Amino acid sequence: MTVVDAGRLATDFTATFGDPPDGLFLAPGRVNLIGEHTDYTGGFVLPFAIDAATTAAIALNDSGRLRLASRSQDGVVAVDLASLAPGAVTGWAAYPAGVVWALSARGVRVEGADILVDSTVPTGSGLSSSAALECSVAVGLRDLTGVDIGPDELVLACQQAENEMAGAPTGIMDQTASLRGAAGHAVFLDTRDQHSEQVPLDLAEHGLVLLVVDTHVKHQHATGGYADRRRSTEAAREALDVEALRDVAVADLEAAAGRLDAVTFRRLRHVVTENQRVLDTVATLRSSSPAAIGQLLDASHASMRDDFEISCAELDTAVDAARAAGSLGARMTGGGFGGSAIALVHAEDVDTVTEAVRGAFADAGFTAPGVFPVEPADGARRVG
Ligand code: GAF
Repeated sequence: MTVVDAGRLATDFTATFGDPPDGLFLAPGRVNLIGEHTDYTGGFVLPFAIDAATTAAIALNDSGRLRLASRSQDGVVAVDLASLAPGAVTGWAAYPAGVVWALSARGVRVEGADILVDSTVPTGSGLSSSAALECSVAVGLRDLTGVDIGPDELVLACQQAENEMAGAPTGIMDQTASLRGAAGHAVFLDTRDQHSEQVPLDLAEHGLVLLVVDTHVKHQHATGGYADRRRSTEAAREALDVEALRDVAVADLEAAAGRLDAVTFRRLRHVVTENQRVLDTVATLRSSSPAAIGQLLDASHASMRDDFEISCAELDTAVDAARAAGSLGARMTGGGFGGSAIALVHAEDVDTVTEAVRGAFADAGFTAPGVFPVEPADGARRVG
């Protein structure tokens, strides 16, 4: 994958707004290696930043207005800063506007700003284009205002923007990966206290490649199944009277079964076993080759397909075809209901697995998928 040409973005910024930007800021998308739908339940996740990213060109001014433009959208969205609140901005612009609004409440205040964004993170593909957009703006506003605000607080501001301005009830995984990512590493995050650690994930050193299969089935987290799954986990937490679902151990599941309806129990079982799989994956990566995590990836997919029910025919086809062609392990990644799957493969098997997945999609009559490798990359930063 690649990132936006910052020089050309600066030129376009000047053409759009009349003056050059004060700075250019990049924030990556992410792949989640394992730990799905655990981040809003106080659980564990293990994502990494990728080398596809959003770049924001930003200039501060004292106009009292926020002007937002995107290379992939027509026109300029303008809003008075004084009236910035949930509902004031809709569509793609709600994400950057939400960040301006949420940061303002945290002391990162601007008197006016112009922002032009462009991205190489495909939207709706489960690779976190939303967090990349939010974090590029958040890092830019922090740097340009010089306000001392730490990464954990930036994560929470971006989450608030997404939850309250964009209306998507998501957790904190994606923003943490985008802000804290590091090349050669995955980010092990405890979402209860935001503690994070870098876990080595040097795929090339072990002769491995992680392929992304973008099904091109677009999902949205502001509508549909994501919020429903979040409600189920909350129902389980209340029924079991625990502070967070991660307080339920795998060994406690049998006892919990009698206290929940069948569907809520299956949602719980996914979250509880997924938390354990994250811990097992971290331990495995710290002690042996990433090749050894294959079965954990497979088990994660089965749990999302059967218990959490967030997979779809295209994702299952990608996972099954990759595995049958020699992948060491494969799973859907991200919020589900479309988006992307990942497959861990030996470098020499990349072509075989890629062709097998493409063939399976063609046989099933699905739109041809995008299949490409990803590597853990560095997190958000200034690039100009
Ligand atoms: C989406 C959300 F934005 C994340 O917070 C997380 O819940 C993920 O779905 C599922 O693990 O990416």
